[in-house]
Amino acid sequence: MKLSDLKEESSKIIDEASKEINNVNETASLNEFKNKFLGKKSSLTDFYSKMKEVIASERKDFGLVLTSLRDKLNSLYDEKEKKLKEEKLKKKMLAEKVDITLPGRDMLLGSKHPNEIIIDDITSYLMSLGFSVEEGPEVESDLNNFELVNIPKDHPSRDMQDSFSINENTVLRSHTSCIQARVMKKMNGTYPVKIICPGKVYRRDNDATHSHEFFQCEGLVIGEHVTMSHLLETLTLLLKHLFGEKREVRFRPSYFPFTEPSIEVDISCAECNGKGCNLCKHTGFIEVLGAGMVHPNVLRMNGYDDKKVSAYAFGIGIDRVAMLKYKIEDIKNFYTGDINFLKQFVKE
Ligand code: FA5
Repeated sequence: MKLSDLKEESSKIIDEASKEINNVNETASLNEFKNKFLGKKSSLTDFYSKMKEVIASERKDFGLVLTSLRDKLNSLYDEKEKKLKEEKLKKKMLAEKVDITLPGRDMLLGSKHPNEIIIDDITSYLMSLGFSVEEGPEVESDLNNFELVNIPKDHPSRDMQDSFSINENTVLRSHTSCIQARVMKKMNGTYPVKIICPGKVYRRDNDATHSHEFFQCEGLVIGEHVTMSHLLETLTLLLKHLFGEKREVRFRPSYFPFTEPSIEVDISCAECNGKGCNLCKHTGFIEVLGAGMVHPNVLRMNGYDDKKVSAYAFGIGIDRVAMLKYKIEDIKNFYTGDINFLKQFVKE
């Protein structure tokens, strides 16, 4: 092929490509343009293959013309590609334009869980009576949960609280009474002690008023001359604060391995005013907590001289209080994460 022919062909191709690129307005036709002018079957590729037939004196200029043709075609392609990309972006931005005149979305406000409301109430009330708050882990040693509160291995009273075992020596705590052992160890035989410990506990229970996870609040008071009447007075004050002055508080003898004597505490049923109904199983009263004078074994095992000091303890069921206060029939409502149920307590 002659150099003059290439020059002529080249300028025709540039004219044609310049016209065609104007009609390209999408990626598909840009690809067609590329195939036609720069692809394997294009004239450009064909000219390159003819280089070897060009006479030696024209070969250098032939190469230069070809390079300039290729550069021109590439720049037509690149410019168009850039333009198409810019247009696409612009379109996308316009479509996504934020309408700042639209009203904002409401923020969803969470609400306190009923158990949390009760815990806050009990905590702040008992703090006003001089108690301070302690904490303990939910995964607890068998030693603290059972042995140091006077429930040795193989003792039948372990059956009162069917617990979840992590391994031979570790359980999910089955009551907050294990905090008694922790606090006594920390205090190392010193007193007075006046603490509460609210927290979650676990047992293999499952019915409308018993859940496998629930909350308790432990109370422990150690000192000289601490008596049952101190315990009864504190509990009466607390329960009247929680349920109102009109509710009657009843103490019944009971049994816990870690207290002697032990009591269970009921309040008169708000539904029937003590007359008897389905809610209180026709007894007129509903049990809310267990309590008693700390057993001398517990004091001794945990480093206290039971001849010198005495102590009382109680363990109140938080869920039970919440169910009675808010008239909730099934404890499962507390643990199924139902927002419609929980938002009823938003105003508290
Ligand atoms: C105890 O757990 C004793 N540790 C309480 C105690 C502490 C007694 C200190 C003496 C001195 P009891 O198993 O009765 O006791 O549980 C106490 C309260 O927890 C019950 O009155 C009840 O309100 C609540 N409770 C017990 N089991 C469940 C359960 N599965 N679901 C919801 N609440 C429960």
